Amino acid sequence: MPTAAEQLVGFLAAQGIDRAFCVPGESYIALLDALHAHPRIDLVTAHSEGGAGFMAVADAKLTGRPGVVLVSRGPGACNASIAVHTAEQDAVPLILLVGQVERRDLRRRAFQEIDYTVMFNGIAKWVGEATDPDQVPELIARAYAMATGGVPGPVVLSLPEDVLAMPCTAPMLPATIARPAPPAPADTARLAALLRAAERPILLAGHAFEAPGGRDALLAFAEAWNLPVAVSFRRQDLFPNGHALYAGDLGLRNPDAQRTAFAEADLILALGTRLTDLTTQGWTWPAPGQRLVHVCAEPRFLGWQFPAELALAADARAVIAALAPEAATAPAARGAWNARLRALHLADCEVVPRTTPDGIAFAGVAKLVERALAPDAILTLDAGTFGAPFYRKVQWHPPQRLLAPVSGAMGFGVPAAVAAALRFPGRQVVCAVGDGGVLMTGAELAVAVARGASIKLLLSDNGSYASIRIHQERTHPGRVSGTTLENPDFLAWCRAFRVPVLAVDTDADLPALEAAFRAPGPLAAVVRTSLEAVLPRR
Ligand SMILES: Cc1ncc(C[n+]2csc(CCOP(=O)(O)OP(=O)(O)O)c2C)c(N)n1
Repeated sequence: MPTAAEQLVGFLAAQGIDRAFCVPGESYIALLDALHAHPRIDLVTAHSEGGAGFMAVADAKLTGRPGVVLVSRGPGACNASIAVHTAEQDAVPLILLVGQVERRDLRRRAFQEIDYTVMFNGIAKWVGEATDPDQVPELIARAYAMATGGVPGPVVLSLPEDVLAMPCTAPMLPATIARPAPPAPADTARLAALLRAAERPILLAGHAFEAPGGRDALLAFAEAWNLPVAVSFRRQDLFPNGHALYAGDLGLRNPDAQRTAFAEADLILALGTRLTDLTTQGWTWPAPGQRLVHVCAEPRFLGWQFPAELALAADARAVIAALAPEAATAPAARGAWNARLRALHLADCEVVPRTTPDGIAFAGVAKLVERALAPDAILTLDAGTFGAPFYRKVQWHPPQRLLAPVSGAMGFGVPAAVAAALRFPGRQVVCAVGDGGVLMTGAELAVAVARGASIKLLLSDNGSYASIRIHQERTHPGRVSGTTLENPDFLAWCRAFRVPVLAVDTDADLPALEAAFRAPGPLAAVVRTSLEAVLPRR
């Protein structure tokens, strides 16, 4: 008879889960053993639970299947919480399996015990705990359904050590995937009428198009209806940026001219997105009087700040499909409006070359990387000001992928690149990271090296937590507090991982950087980045 752990692993494999990420713990030895015996699941051992969790988030972004991460009780779960938060903010399906104390110790403040239903209540979609081995098939099936259904997100399953090792008599269950109902014909007709009547529409595309096939469906829909497309926060790779209909992203703060134009739209079609503070430019857009159609798979995200003329709790792709028969009547002429949005986006992409005495202006480096990116490259970004030009200045062309944490979590970049390089060994994988973020989870480079996975690391060394320093200079000019970094010798540090290194100290080193990016194989390019170039001018 299988153990509960074996049943759980069997369920995951039956859903096509072929990889899981972990930091081992004595609290889930039986689960590790079940994986040892399993031929179809590759277990990737990381060096911190945050790293393992970020790898699982990135893998889920690339595959469309839930990322699976295994961690130990207490300290392990605490470290993993950053990935749970990121999966929630990024709308990524994630299953966090936590080895728990034995049942006799539950709720007795035993060694390393945490009540995960309390701990993760605010950030996970669902938290479960098995108190009997026969519950495990049901709970893992529920975890899977919760992570993948509606707006995807993180779930947590607490598994007491003794429960995992016990025989399980309950049968493995098939997976249930909840599909939101397609829109009613009357709603489809109303939406088509709104689209036909709109003179200055804009389509705001969000997480729902991350699902397999979503990008193609979005492109076909925008073209069929002649709709300019903006993407929600940090989802630049959803739509070909070179396309005449691409109008840019909703970022930390868009240029004023672009905000003015967006505010003149007479119809905002927000498809498959949650309207967050960032996407709405600080709750200012849609502005009063602008017509809003909001489509999101879960009704709990509709009607928050913005009254919608039409609010549909539906799958955005199903809505698009339902509109297809109406496309023959789509208006063709919105030339001036579309061209205006396009021109504003292109103006925003321009980089004015700059020479700075304290190092290289990083925006130029991002443009250099853009030139050297393969047509199917995957670029992962950590949080930091070095990332800004990748969001605003670089043009993304699917199937290129930009894996960036919507949550803004530092430490995401390197583990995400490791997961990407393992998933797609044939694709160019680039990780851009700051000197702050790289020392948080950069040790995960060891995983890539151990498995022969190739990453191009672009390390921006400016001796500062510059994003925060920028805020500091704005509010407290000249009073530098807590934001300076004393860095190690990064070239030696990267060499210690057996990664070939390249020092990029001045503009004269940039041609060598471009050549190294075009060459196959791993690389760590350490760029002496100018701080002056990003600090507010005094
Ligand atoms: C885990 C985490 N801790 C703190 C922050 C706040 N934060 C955002 S950006 C940043 C500085 C990033 O510094 P660095 O990696 O050196 O990049 P830079 O901004 O200098 O380009 C900090 C501390 C965060 N977003 N995530």
